[in-house]
Amino acid sequence: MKNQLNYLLLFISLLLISCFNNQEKNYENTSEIPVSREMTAELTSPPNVPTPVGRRKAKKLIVKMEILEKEGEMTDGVRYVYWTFGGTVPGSFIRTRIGDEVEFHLQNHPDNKLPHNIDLHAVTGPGGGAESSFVAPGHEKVFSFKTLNPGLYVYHCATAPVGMHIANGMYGLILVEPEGGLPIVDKEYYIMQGDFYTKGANGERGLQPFDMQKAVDEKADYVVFNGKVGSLTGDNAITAKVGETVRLFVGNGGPGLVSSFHVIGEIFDKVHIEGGNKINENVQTTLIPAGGAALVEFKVDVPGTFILVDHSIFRAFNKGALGMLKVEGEEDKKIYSGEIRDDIYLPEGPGLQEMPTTNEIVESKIPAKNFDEQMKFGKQVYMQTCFACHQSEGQGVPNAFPPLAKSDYLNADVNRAIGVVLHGLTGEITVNGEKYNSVMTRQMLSSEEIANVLTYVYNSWGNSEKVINTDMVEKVKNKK
Ligand code: HEC
Ligand SMILES: [Cu+2]
Repeated sequence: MKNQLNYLLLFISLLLISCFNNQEKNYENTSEIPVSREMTAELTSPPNVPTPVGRRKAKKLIVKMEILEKEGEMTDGVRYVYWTFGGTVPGSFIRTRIGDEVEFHLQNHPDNKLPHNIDLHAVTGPGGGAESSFVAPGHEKVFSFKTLNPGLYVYHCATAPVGMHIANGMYGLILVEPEGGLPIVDKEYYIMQGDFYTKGANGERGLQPFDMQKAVDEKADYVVFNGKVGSLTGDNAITAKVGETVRLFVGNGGPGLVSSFHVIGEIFDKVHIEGGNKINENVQTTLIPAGGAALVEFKVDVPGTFILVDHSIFRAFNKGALGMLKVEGEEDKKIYSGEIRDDIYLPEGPGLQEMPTTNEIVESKIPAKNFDEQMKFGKQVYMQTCFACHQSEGQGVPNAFPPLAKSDYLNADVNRAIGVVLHGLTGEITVNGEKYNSVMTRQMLSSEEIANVLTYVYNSWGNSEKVINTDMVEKVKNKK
């Protein structure tokens, strides 16, 4: 009896809790969601997004968007006149929730030269708003719409020639969150790809006008994230900490190209395909059509720099579609070890079938007859053995492999240099004022080969012109 009473109490309290949680009923027809009060929308420039809607009720949402035609930098030394929604490419991010009644104010700055309008893919209505928003410089147009479908939508200018207005940067994203908002994540960012067509070739300096023919042919000179080369690299990189969840609102303004969006070294835990309701899991690359978008979510587990690319890869490395996500925090060797070893790998070729063991290094059969031959054979050894690390002109690789060209370490002590090539080298050394603390593995070379390669090194790239012979190498070898 007492037990039954307890169950009854539990049932009633559960009922009450669920009533409080469901203050708003679920409308079958989203057009019937009532709006309470008025509120001015927070607009943000990329890569930032406004505060999540959370549990707020549907509202009359005032959006004030100013169109600005302004000159900016496409990449170092290359200028471009962008046409923008809100002063940036992509335009300001608009964050709404389902049922909001958006009162849209489109303002065309008096200094602008052209009329523009806006087509929002989130709008149910003629032209997505374009028909009601055609606005001349120095004017403001107001129209209103109700958000009926949750999702991530592109907006863009739709004034003729449409392609030209989009190509100049007139696009952005508007998010319609579902009832109760999207699940909370730690970091959210706004990224939009676009292709640009300039009179000059990629990298040609100066103010570059738009090239209509290249745009028609879809031969982009620049394919970039957020309007310019380098908008998300170096100091502009987006950031997160190990263990955080990241949500990227990714759009593609086009006008011409589709994007194969990929983050090098990450797997998307979730992708809201095409910005809609369907969620795909464990995705490597997601296709974002021109005039489309996707929500991409993943947890960052290890530190490092993760590169965002359009995996049509020449666009990334040659045309600008490359960004960076910098993740800080503790390493997790279980997930990723980092480099464990750098072993010397000798492919099996003729003459290399037998790997010489430590004690039986085969002496070369035909010794060098003179200095010129020593240089010739030495160069061969260098190009086969040392080149990979110390580079073709002995210049080395900063922070990894010390230079041999004009190396004070090399030139100071011949026997020490012989020892390095004979036995390898580890531990901190200073070469020309730079510290190195790495490993040079023992090189499997005969005494004569060592003599030749060091003679070549000493007589190249401004070094001290010493000549090394086999006896000198043997002496160092037998010292120990
Ligand atoms: C696998 C990469 C690698 C190869 C191959 C290699 N080295 Fe090195 N070398 C290094 C590293 C790394 C150091 C610095 C080691 C340290 O930090 O203690 C170094 C240091 C040296 C130094 C002393 C520092 C300086 O810059 O003067 C000399 C001399 C040298 N190497 C010569 C050679 C020669 C000659 C060959 C070819 C026979 C060769 N190395 C092949 C990686 C390599
Ligand atoms: Cu326009």
